[in-house]
Amino acid sequence: MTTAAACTLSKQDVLRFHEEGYLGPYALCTPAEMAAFRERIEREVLTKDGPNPRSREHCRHLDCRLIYDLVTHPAIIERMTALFGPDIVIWSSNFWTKQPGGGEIPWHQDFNYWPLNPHLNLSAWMAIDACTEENSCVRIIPGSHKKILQHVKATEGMAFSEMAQMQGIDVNKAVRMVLQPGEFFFFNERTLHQSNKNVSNKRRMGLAARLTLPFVKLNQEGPPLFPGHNAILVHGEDRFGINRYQDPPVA
Ligand SMILES: O=C(O)CCC(=O)C(=O)O
Repeated sequence: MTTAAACTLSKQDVLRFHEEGYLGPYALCTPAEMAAFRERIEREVLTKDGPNPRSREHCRHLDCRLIYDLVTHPAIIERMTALFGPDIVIWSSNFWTKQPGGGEIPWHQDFNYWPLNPHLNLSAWMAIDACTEENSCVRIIPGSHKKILQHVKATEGMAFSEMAQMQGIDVNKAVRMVLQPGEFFFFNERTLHQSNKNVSNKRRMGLAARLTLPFVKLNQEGPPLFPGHNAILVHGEDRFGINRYQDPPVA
């Protein structure tokens, strides 16, 4: 895998992340490189069971070196160190595959669903397929991370069971994350995001890396994690020892 050169963030970028709750897009690899990874993902990864018995699309960085290398690529981790310092843990990853006709994912803040204490996460969402408005690119609302919203039962037909209560939120401010294969963006655990129904005849596949810090306690046994789940220290040191770890998968 190619190594991205000089993946740092300026002080302005860091301040913008605090103000807007997202950054990017950035390039992790070229569309041609991602096309080769996509072919391997379809052939070597998603055809086999992974560590989570409930989903082949979850936490494949634990058993596939290709996925580990994508979700811990220097283009992601070097920028994350500029935001959160040197000690970084990957605790989850997820493919987000929406076939043509695939349903809307409602507006939500990820912290609502997650086993993190305290809630602190950086997501890097990368495009495996090209993500356009028609095939339902992710949309985010800048600055929405400053408010914690109540989540309620989702409307019938949504891909999630819970959605954020959106009173007082201006959805006209939403930014569309239109991405070339190999591009990604960052957002935090409170940034409101959503994607519409896929109205195209093209699949939309993304891969989200979920990264946190070693002082965050994970509930590793229950959903959305699973018995035998492990975190992996990807950069720096763990000075706390409160979570269960494994080594990266072998190449
Ligand atoms: O892929 C999507 O449409 C939604 C992604 C999402 O909710 C997430 O990455 O947290």
